[in-house]
Amino acid sequence: MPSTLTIRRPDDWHVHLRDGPMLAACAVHTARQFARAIIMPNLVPPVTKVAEAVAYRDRIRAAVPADLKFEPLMTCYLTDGADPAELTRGKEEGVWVAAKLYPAHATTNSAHGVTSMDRVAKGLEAMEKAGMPLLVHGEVTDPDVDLFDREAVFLDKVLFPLLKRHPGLKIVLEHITTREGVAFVEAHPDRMGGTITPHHLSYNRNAIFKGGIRPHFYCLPIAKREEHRLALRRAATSGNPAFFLGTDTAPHSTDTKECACGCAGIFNAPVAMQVYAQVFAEEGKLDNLEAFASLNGPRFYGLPANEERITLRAATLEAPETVEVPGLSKTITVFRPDTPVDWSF
Ligand code: OTD
Ligand code: ZN
Ligand code: ZN
Repeated sequence: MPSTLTIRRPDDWHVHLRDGPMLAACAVHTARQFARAIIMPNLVPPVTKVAEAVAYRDRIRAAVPADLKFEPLMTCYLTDGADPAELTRGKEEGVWVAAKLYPAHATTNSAHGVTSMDRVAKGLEAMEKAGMPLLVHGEVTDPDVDLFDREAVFLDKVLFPLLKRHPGLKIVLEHITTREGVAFVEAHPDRMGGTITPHHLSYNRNAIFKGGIRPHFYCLPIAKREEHRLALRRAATSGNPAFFLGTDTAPHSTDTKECACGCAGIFNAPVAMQVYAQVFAEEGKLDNLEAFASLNGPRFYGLPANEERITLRAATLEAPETVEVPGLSKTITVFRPDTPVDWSF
């Protein structure tokens, strides 16, 4: 095992940075690790207009310390009746990098999400023409479908028809959690990418209930059985250019997770590259970490890879247990797998 690993500076293709005090607390942690990040638009209210995205991008830039080089890449939150002109204009103006599809009520702040694909068809056609990728939260929301089956059902019921209906659209299946999701991306290599989080690589659903209910392991899509985690590990470490890094870091204050109806989302930004390195080392695939973290994403989005380099060290992870939220006397609990992490920044 090497004692250091130097790779091109990575990017994070799926990040929730929030706004206000939470943004002030979190932005630095993503910017320390990553050169660029795809910023999720599920604010309250959601980011649906070009002008809102420009203003949010300015707030993010202002929240990052001046000595860190960091580029926020903005996304449009698709709602029923999404305006094709707003999508096209934002892409032309260099604001939108992609648009995000949340099925209504699938996850945090998705109440304004899409209720039927017919209602976004015009917007998706505009995106096809503009060469703007669609990022999907791939879960059906039908309460009759078991929580653990919602990703697999989405692939058949929604994603496959969507690919056929919009043959020019490039799609990212975000935060894949199942072997069916892996297989789906592998089956459409010319049109699809898939992001994989550090947490879904490091534990299966048992961890959520080990010794009691553990809210800091709860996110959506929820972690699945071990066979699915193993499929994710194979995909992420394979070198297949369709799979790339997306942490889905999703901070909530500790009190809103440790309560009777705790929020979904895991704050992994301070430990993301360390956990990914641990997974690749365990799989004997450290040579493929650079492709997953720093090359495959830019290639999918048609952007240049970063020229700077980072070095990871084989040393026990040092990370705070919590991060303070300025002015709120609240903390955010930092993700920590149950298994050892022997990589450090
Ligand atoms: N939490 N999952 C997601 C978002 C959030 O808190 C969030 O914003 C998601 O799927 O993007 C989640 O558990
Ligand atoms: Zn999602
Ligand atoms: Zn997310």
